[in-house]
Amino acid sequence: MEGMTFVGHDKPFQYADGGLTVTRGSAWSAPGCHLGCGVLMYTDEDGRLVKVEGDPENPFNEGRLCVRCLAVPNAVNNPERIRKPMRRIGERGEDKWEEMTWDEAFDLIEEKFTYYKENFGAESVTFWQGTGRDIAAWITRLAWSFGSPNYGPSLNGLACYAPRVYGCIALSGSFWVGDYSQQFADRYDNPQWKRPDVIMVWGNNPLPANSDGAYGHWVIDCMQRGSKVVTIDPKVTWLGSRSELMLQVRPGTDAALALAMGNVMVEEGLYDEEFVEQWCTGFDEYKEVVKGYTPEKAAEICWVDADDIRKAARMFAEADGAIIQWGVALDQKEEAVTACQAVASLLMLTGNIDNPGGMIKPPEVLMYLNGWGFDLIAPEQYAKRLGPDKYKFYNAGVPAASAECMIEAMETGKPYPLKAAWIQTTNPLTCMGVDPQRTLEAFKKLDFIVVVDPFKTPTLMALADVVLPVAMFPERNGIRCGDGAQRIETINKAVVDPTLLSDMEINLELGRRLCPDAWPWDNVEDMFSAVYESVGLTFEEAQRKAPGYVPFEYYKYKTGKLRPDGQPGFMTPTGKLELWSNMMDAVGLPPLPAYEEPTPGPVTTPELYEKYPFVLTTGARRFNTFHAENRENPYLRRIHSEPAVQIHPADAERLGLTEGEWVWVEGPKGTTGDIGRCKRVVEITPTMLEGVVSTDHAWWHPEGDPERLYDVFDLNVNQLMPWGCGPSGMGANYKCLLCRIYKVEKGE
Ligand SMILES: Nc1nc2c(c(=O)[nH]1)N[C@H]1C(S)=C(S)[C@@H](COP(=O)(O)OP(=O)(O)OC[C@H]3O[C@@H](n4cnc5c(=O)[nH]c(N)nc54)[C@H](O)[C@@H]3O)O[C@H]1N2
Ligand SMILES: Nc1nc2c(c(=O)[nH]1)N[C@H]1C(S)=C(S)[C@@H](COP(=O)(O)OP(=O)(O)OC[C@H]3O[C@@H](n4cnc5c(=O)[nH]c(N)nc54)[C@H](O)[C@@H]3O)O[C@H]1N2
Ligand SMILES: [Mo]
Repeated sequence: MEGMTFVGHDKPFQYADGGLTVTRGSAWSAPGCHLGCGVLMYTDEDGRLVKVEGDPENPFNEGRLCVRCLAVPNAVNNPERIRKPMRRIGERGEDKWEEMTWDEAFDLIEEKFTYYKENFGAESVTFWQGTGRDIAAWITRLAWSFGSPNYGPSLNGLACYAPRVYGCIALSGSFWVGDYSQQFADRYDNPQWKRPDVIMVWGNNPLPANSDGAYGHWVIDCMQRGSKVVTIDPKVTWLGSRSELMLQVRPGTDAALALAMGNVMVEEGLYDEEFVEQWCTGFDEYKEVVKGYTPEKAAEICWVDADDIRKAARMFAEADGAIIQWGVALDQKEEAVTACQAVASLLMLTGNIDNPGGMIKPPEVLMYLNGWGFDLIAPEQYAKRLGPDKYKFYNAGVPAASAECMIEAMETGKPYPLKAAWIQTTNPLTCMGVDPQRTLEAFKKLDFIVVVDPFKTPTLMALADVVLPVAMFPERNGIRCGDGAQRIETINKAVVDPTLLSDMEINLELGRRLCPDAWPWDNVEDMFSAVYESVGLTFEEAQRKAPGYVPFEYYKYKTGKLRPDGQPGFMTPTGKLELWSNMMDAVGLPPLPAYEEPTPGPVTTPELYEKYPFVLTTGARRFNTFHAENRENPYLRRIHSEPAVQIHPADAERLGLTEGEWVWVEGPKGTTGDIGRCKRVVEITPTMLEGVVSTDHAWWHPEGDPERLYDVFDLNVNQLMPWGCGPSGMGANYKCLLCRIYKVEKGE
């Protein structure tokens, strides 16, 4: 491709250093991660991975690396890993297995999937994936080429990223990410780039999470260059304590806060009048909505100071280049899409779209999308997708099926029977799904379940009939394109283990058996080269030259480059940024952003609040774990060894709790009358907002009894969550619940 920049290297991608071989590459999964840092992987004379370090030549992370990647040699060499395909020989839930050869495993899966397709339709086979991991293109290709539209994450309400993405698309036809210069090979030195004046970190904790392609330390790099930070979080995070302003907000009330900031910008005339006039529609209607959200009103709702809301709004509006570094906290409430719309509106009001040091359009992921295979499924098969009948919003470009609808179909056999599941890169019973008992009972009704995972997990133990092990990132080749960084990057094999297959090799082999026309390649390297065709590279060339950067321009809306018709403007029906959203209106949802109180909650269910007097948020990311992963890694486990509940000292004192003791966290599952609970260790910290507690998610004990599912039903906080999702089909209450806390009795 013309204008591409490659980072020049003075060494080949594999070279000797001392007695070791170094392989340069990038990290991905397994084990899980959202990023893809440049890494140097060191192997010894036996081919064993002994050390991983950050690659100082890679502009993405500039040599820095998180603790999970530094500990990857233990993951790769961990004795607990599954290394051979297995078949269940006992009942589901029993730890009884028989090893198989790869051929036997593929024969069995091919035979079963073909049988279900012939007798119940391809839609009876469901495909499940986890977050971020690089299986996305190859699992959709497998599902869609096989003819099944029922592919997706087991996440209720697609409550990760999707609400932010679709909240943004509703207004602007695109999604936008913070501009940290990640799209340029020369990064902060690039003359086109400008450092953002303000970074508003909203429901995100960039340093431990490094979420969705945004490397957390970029925020610090910008702070060192003068950016000011505003943090909006119920907890004073590390970054919060170094922020210009820290708004300790009640979980689930972010939309009210965003509308109040909009109110200040409008009332004080701080919004970018010229930009709004020229590029936005719906401003008058938006103005009416925010009128009702004075800072005083929002202060009462959000438990923050009204003057701090004013200050935050002024700082953001007056900045030359401002980023909203938002996170999954905004997605994890039933009314997530409208909340994300409320936050995204602030970008529109201030013209922080497509501008240096503001928000940029993520890179063209088209190269990667080449692999997805959406054109491979027949329209009449795709029309059987579970979700759009109940939630029209799924027709607004959402490719996946709805987890709730798939699980409900397992339970009822309606609208048609489901027979099988392919679970690759996800652990629904421990982490992803709400109400894990219900999820377990539903999946148990399926005839045949395959799990592809490097480790035994509660999900695998409870459900798998066939288990396929999988190579980790240092043991395989792979590609990554796009991903918020506008770059071409390869995952390079450092460890050669011919007994292990990668996810892509597994899916290619199964694809070749089930639908050979859609999988015309002999090996995955050829498959990757086919994806790179549009930029004129082969996989081997990319491997040698990566990372490569594709050309980037700001202000594409002015030059017609955001629209296929070449007209200036945005990819919306009006061509403008729609503060009043036509897309929302078209799917029967309110076109303007709104605030809804969480249910249950202090305001909506006062009687429940009396009994469960804490607002509970869950799942704040820790440095040492990625969701349910890394618990078997001794180095990482030592950093944070058991699930904690974080509580303010005044609250702990009132309950007579002491640091380190075990407690039950118990709460209502919505308003159904059911309750759920899980065990936690008390962590007393003044960083928590009083009246709010925060707990880790995705806990299990890999050292526990497999037939008790590794204690997952003692430890999984998702047992406190209601079933279902928001009115759009997106958003679920993972982060705004109610609970009470009491001591675990002896013997419990
Ligand atoms: N309470 C609460 N629950 C939450 C959240 C929360 O904040 N609070 N967050 C939610 C969010 S945002 C998400 S995205 C989900 C994530 O949920 P999941 O994506 O299901 O996360 P994991 O539990 O880590 O499951 C991943 C599984 O895949 C395996 N694995 C990892 N990498 C690979 C790979 O490359 N190939 C294969 N074949 N297997 C691999 C791991 O060993 C692990 O067993 O959790 C959700 N659950
Ligand atoms: N180390 C590690 N990294 C990860 C993951 C992991 O499990 N471990 N998971 C990956 C995944 S799938 C995702 S989606 C991302 C998520 O990454 P983030 O978006 O950072 O998500 P969290 O850490 O869950 O929450 C971010 C912050 O929101 C705060 N918060 C909680 N409730 C609310 C609320 O209602 N409003 C506001 N404003 N703030 C709230 C929490 O206290 C926390 O500090 O991280 C990814 N990266
Ligand atoms: Mo996520």
